Amino acid sequence: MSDASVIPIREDRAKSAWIDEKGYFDLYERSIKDPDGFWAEHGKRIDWIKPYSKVKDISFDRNNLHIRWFEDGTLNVAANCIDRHLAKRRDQVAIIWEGDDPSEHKNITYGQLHEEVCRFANVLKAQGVKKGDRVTIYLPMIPEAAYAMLACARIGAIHSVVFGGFSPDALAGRIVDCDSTVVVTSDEGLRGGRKVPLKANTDEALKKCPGVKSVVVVKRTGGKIDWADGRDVWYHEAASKVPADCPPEEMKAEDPLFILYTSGSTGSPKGVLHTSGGYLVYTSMTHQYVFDYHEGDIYWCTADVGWVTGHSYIVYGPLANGATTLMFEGVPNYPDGSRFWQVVDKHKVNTFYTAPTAIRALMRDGEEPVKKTNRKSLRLLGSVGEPINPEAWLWYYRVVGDEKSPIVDTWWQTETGGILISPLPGATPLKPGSATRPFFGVLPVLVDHEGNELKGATEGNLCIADSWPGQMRTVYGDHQRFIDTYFSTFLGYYFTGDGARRDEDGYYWITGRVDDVINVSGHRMGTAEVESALVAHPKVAEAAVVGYPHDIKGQGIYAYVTLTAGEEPTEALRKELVQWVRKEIGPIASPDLIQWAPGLPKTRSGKIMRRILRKIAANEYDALGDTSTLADPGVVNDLIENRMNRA
Ligand code: 6R9
Repeated sequence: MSDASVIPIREDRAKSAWIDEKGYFDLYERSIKDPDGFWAEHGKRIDWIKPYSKVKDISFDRNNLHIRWFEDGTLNVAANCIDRHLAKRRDQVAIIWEGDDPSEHKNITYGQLHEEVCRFANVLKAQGVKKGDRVTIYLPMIPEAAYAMLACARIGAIHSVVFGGFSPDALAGRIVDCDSTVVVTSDEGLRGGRKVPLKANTDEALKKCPGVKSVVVVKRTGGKIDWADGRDVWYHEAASKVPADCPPEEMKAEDPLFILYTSGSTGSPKGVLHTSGGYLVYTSMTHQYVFDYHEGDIYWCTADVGWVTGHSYIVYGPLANGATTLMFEGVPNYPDGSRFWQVVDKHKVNTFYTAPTAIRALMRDGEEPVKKTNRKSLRLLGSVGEPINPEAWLWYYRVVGDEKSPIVDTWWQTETGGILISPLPGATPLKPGSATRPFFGVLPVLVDHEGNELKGATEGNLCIADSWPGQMRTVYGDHQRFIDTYFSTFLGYYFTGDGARRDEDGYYWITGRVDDVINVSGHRMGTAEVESALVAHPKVAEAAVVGYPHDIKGQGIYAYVTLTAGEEPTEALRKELVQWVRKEIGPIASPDLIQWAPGLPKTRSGKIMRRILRKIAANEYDALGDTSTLADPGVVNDLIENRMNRA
């Protein structure tokens, strides 16, 4: 690798890391040649109640699809994240909580975590929650979010965490889909000094959820809320009445651990289901190797627990490894643009893991807010959620990391449970913008549109040829949708929905989604979801939504809207539609640009030609390609003339 843009492995890193470059190649080869032997050995990194004798039972054949790992073993995930550390780490900090307001922080030791989780588990039991029941968690970034998740794991209930930024409607849909009987929320959340009305949103959502019997309310701000007697329970009151110990439930490896809803290219969000044994093996192992986690490290992932990154790399992976994990309630620019680095200095953070959108937003404010902090504790930087452009990568590396900390650009998905492609700090020379090489046991392949595997340096659709223990097992309540979405486009492979390029060194460069999913600030949005929200408005006849390049967010949301006959396109209506989508889905789905479209480009069979809409939204209207199949070529000229993005 002689390319000038390659950043070589630092020698001190290769020496101190779990694995160096030769070690990586050896272990990777072993993991691919003998997956059973490899995972039989590494499955032992967690504690099993009954050890497994079977390791891997997999078929990616869509007519006989099954994915089972460590099938006959039993364990408890919460006991692995807490109890097994108590002998050695009772007084070690498990969670550092940093509040939205810089004057607030809290350290929670493993001993305290044990008590908190047990009490939470007993409160859930007192609400009638049993093994296999679904519990929806709609909380801000407070320690109780982790307690509630681990409490579910402790008693064998399945949690479904819903991001606090989602609207009442979005929350209701997720509660109903998995039929939760209990919702855990808080009076309000606090972000950037602003209050988020979580309890009020829950009250609104529950009008559509007759199955919910109780709402456990954690007091965060003490703000005024409505109260439904007989349904609502204050967490602190219930917790004072239950014992501080709760025995962990013995679970099978393939018993469900959680459901997490994610957007796809069609229909409503899917309930991605993860199970217990394989997920914990995989998240703890990737956390150790990718973040080169060592005893005593202070580790900070800035994600929200409402996303998979928060599940795997704030809660389960780090805690399974007995790490100290930092949980941050606030936002990067409050009280000012130095906040991330002030928190790094305050808690002596060694590993910092965030999203490119945050880096790009901070980059816009220049170096000064970073440079006025010292960041001496930092040893490793991470990126996740979307492709990181080389410019942002280099800024992160140079300005934040002072060219001392490697950057791990980790590619993975809600569906994959854990990181699949990423550098390892002591083993991988870095290339800005590349997620580099696969993790152990991961077999990426690039295929053309017909599903033929492409070899060597090339570009194609990114698939994975064999299973890894952290893989999702099904779409909750709809196994056929699981098969159709991931195993039916390219037969015999798991299809990721992403495109990628592989260079001559075998490095992967993720190019982004190849389906109708857009990635806005690292959050996945299905264009179909935004469209159906728009057409639900009485003045909208038709809508087509595409992504377009956005400096900070990565992609912005561009909506083409056709109004019902007789409606006037006004600025007021444009604002109203943006508000409408915020209310229907949540602020993350707000359209950035809305173009009035008297007509949409369609084929003669009535299919919207999104390719054309994407080009116009990207301001690349002079390269529309073949438009000869359009039913009415005239509509395109109107769309070009009135395009909203002239950047
Ligand atoms: C973990 C997470 C998954 C989608 C994925 C891809 C994009 C995530 C990336 C990345 C390029 C990276 N993505 N990490 N693209 N480089 N390092 O983000 O899960 O919310 O399900 O999103 O995000 O497009 O398919 P999720």
